[in-house]
Amino acid sequence: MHKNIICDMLNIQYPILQGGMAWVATAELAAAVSNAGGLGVIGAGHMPADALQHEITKVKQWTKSPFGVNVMLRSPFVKEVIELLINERVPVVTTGAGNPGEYIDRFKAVNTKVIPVVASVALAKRLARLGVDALIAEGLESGGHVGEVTTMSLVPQVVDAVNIPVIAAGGIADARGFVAAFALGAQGVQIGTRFVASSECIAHENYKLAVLRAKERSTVLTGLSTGHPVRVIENQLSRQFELLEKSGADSNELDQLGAGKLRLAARDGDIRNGSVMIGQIAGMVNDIKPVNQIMNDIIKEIPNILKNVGCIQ
Ligand code: TUI
Repeated sequence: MHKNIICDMLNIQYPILQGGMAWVATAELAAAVSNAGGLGVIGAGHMPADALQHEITKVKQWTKSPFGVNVMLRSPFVKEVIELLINERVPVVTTGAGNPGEYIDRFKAVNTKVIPVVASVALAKRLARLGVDALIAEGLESGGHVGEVTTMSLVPQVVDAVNIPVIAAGGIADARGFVAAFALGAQGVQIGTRFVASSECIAHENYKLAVLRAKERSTVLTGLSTGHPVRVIENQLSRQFELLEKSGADSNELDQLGAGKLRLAARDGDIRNGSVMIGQIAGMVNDIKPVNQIMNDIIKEIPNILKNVGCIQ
């Protein structure tokens, strides 16, 4: 594959970023993706800085290639995490669940590439003006905290609204999704769910099995009433959420029910009472493979998809 603008900017071989999934995207997964030529990303989630420091040290040991850290902007530790990322000169920072505007200049000063996740054109435009390097336009097909617009609709509208490269996320797990994203004007993809079902991912076996078992309609959105919709596999917990929301509970009560539940599912393997944050594309993910095989399968299949498109000429 010829290098493209994202490969050049991030100094990677393939324009494939791994989603920064909290409790799931640890140093193990990030190093594997970076070693396979993509950009591995540690999901900082709600980690305090000392725990994140530990993950960064491991990634630096396990790969000589660039990597990233995803900062969850609603984390109570966001300030100390930002300080750590600056001190560690982390090559790439992606952000989620908010507006990273106030941190951009400090990252730029140490040459860290800043790539926020956006779920709307309005935020995309604002952040492009503030000088971010690229944007991840994430559709509502994704797992976890999502926006309200599908990947198919969001990506071309963000591409048209800004003059920086756009990376598509949400519903991408194979070469067809990759090519579709590029057809929409994206110059890279971010993949989460497919990498959960990898040998290197340290998520609990039950969590991975939940991905393999999932069908296209196995996930639901909880938290719509609070303005923070989260996509999870429907289970005991998601039904409890639904009942609590219908009873008119406020966002504090809902946050309380949600606290610690991702860890419970992803690490302890309680996929009934925990939060299994997975995208709609899980219905298509039916096997656990090593990361380099996931990457190679995508890359080698791209020319075949393009041939398909070519027959229309
Ligand atoms: O952030 C994610 N996925 C996540 S975060 C998470 S933990 C969580 N934290 C708080 C509430 C619920 C769950 C689990 N999964 N993906 C990136 C993403 N960012 N999706 C949507 C957004 C987003 C939403 C609003 C980005 C910016 C934004 O802007 C708000 C503003 O201030 O304009």
